[in-house]
Amino acid sequence: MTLIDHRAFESSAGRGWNKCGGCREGQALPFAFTMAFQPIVDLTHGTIWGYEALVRGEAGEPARAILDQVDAATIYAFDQACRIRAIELFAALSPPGSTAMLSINFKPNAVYEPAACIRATLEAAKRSGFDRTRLMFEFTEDERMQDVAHVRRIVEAYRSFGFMTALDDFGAGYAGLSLLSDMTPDLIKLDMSLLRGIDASPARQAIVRSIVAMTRELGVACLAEGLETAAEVETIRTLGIALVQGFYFAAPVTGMLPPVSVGLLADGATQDAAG
Ligand SMILES: [Ca+2]
Repeated sequence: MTLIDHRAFESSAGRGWNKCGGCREGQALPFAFTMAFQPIVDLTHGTIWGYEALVRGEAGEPARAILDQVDAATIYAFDQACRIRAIELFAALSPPGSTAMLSINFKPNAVYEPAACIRATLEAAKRSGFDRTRLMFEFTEDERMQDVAHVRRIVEAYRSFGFMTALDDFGAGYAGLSLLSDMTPDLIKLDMSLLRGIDASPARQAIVRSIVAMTRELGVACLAEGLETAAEVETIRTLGIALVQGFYFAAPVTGMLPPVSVGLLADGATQDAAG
């Protein structure tokens, strides 16, 4: 069972595609896009742990301008193209010997059969000389996620391929406890809506403290995203979260892997553990 009605998709395309034909590898998309990269910082070691790849227009348009052009006829091809573009760009921009992780967002709705749908991704990694164990995939729950078993199959398959998995947007909207208990990803990304102004909010601190305790018990790591101020970062650090991301460290940038100001990182650490 898929999350999108694949049969309707096939008949609307009118080409009798087989069940894995949706991605149409190599199919040209009717719009152009690129990827920006935003650092994920490890506060404990004072290093850049990895980068999240984020969709952008080629002229710098925001993600929404691109995502609004994705429809049922292009969702599979777009998902494939995003992975491939992210890996190729990241491999080209990474310094030699880099070990930084690359985190890619994916839509469970755009994966029909995990093993088949990942083939182009693995080929792109191989072509680029990119170690697949440096890949992390972030998935999120949306209003159409009704088939939890499908998502679990994807997460388990990705783990078997050596990828890390992350539950994105945790604490916002739909992404929450039931998915965490069903999936047990490697880490959860705490949504910025839980973290904004956390330094001045005892309620937010209490919630995040209990999430940290819960995820420790589950063996799941926490990443705090969307951090914008030194006070937020310091509070997050005090609460025991090591992985952080947000404009405070660096905005997403195209055409380069943006650095993080050395002053923000631990004493004596190099700016980029990858480099
Ligand atoms: Ca994400």
